Amino acid sequence: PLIVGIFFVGTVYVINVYVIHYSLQLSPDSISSRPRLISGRKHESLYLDKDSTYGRRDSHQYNDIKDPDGLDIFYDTFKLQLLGIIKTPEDQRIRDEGYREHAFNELISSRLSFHRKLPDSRHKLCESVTYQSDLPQASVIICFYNEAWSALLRTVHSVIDKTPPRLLYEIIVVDDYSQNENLHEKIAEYIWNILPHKIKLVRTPQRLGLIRARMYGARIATAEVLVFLDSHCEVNVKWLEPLLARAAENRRNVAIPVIDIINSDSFEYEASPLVKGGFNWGLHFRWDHLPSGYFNEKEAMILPIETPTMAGGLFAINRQYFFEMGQYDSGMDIWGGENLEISFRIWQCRGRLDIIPCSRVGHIFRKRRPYGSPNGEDTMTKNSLRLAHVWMDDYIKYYFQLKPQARNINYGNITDRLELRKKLNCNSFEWYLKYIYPEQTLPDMDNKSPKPLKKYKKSQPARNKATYINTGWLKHKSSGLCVQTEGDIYVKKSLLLLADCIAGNQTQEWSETNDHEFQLSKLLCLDVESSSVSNSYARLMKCHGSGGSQSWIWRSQNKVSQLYNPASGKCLVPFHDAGTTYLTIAICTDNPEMSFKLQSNDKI
Ligand code: UD2
Ligand code: MN
Repeated sequence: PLIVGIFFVGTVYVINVYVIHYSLQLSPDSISSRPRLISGRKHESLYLDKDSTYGRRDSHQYNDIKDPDGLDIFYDTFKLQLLGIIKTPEDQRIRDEGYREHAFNELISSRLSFHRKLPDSRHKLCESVTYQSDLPQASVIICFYNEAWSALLRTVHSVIDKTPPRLLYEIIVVDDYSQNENLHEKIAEYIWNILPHKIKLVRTPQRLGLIRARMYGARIATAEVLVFLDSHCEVNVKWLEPLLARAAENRRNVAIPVIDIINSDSFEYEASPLVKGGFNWGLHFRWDHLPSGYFNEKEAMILPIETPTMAGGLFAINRQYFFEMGQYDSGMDIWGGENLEISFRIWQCRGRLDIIPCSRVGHIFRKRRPYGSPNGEDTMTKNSLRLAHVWMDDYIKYYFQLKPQARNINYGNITDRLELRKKLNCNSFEWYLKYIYPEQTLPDMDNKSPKPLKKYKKSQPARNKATYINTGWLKHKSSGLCVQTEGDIYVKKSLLLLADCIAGNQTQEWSETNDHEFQLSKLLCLDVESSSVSNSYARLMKCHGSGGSQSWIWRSQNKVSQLYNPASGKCLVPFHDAGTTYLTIAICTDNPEMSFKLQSNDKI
């Protein structure tokens, strides 16, 4: 125990020293020079006053900034937990305020190195892939609104650390008219004093929203390829090369990294499984798992994965192509919908979209969005209406069926987008569903069961009949209770709850399929819808076979065996509500409350 004690104290001490040393090194308060900010027409003068008496440091010297403070260490779970310890009321304040304003644990973020080492989340085979020596250069565009200082700068530093200088032409940081006190000035100062010349900061003249802010950044960029990132990311080893290589093969190739998960509570970095992007008829993005057998050949672990849609935040695209294709719809406000819009447009107008398994970028997935729109408007619905009217032809009816109230919402003028579609001579939405997203199902219009678009199947094999791997109770470990349905086993939408385990009871008999579904009495499927704002309760739904909210993968974290849903990146967990224990999903932790097992009950 003595040795453990010394080790513990030693580690706390070392981490403290790191944190203190680090904040002394880099805190803006220790920077005495205060370059003036000016705004000008030419982008070169937008970020800093060239006449400042404080000369810019020689950019070459900083091109290769790598771990200047010897902080390039790996933070395992234990070290991250230490960073989260609250010792003073001030710590508590930072944590609470951080959750309120950014919806993540800012206390840990602010104590965590900008240069932390990440686990290499790529498949082993990626290590041996080589890329041509004449890859194009990239302009990385990072837009932010009221972002936490630490998260934004860790994003920028990670790009500098992990990108060969010859490939990084510039980083354009677009401040979308943030309202945080002095944030812009502090960042300008930091960039001026600490970062290499190629990091540029611009500020929009008013709050534009992320869609127009990206267009604002793209207009300034000059490299051959544009790479967009959210302002709370950490890029992983060799993240950029595979994206650039893909974009260089053909200018119509749009390349997307695998988005790994930075846990918003613990800041742990976690590899995401290889899945692809889809959407539901409410026009929300979702993850779909790949057909079983997809990875039978090992090569598939490193080859581009054709994806019907992108999540939105992170992708690489040839700059000229981005402009020819009509960038984004500038009529879209603040947040939402632009990811499906650009996905449909790219495919329908003869581009292509792939997820590149060897490129990995971590992103802080939050449980809620910490900001609204200036007039409180629901921008997601407005933006969805715009994209549906421009790109979805008759299929818009399925959206209206799910969201009848959307019919009465004003979505502005879309003439220029319709003209763009005509000018680019794009394919119909039917074509897109038929060739690019054949596994999509049509919703039940007259209360009949969903119609799959199977007859259009292109390359993917038709869905195999379910193969059952295991059958038994789905038992919650810490309570010893079993998951059962509230209603009858054949009633769709019945909520699931925890109850005493009863042998031979059909309402508790779960079968796990090789498609990662959990079917109750081999009829309906365990399903949890998750939106970015809230989760609903787990319930029974008709098995649709396309993964998403019905895909559950066993995972173990510190001996806690969790049921992980890749579509939401969350795990199944009980939720107590007025005397009943329902189930929902939450960010995965090693809390024993998340532990389940499928237990055969035939001997009882
Ligand atoms: C996802 C995407 C996001 C965007 C969004 C749909 C990923 C990882 N993220 O949501 O990029 O496509 O879906 O619209 O795929 N921001 C501004 N101005 C604003 C609001 C936000 O610049 O008015 C910035 C914000 O600071 C952030 C980025 O835009 O860097 C994306 O916003 P988010 O992180 O809130 O979106 P997210 O990840 O929930
Ligand atoms: Mn984000």
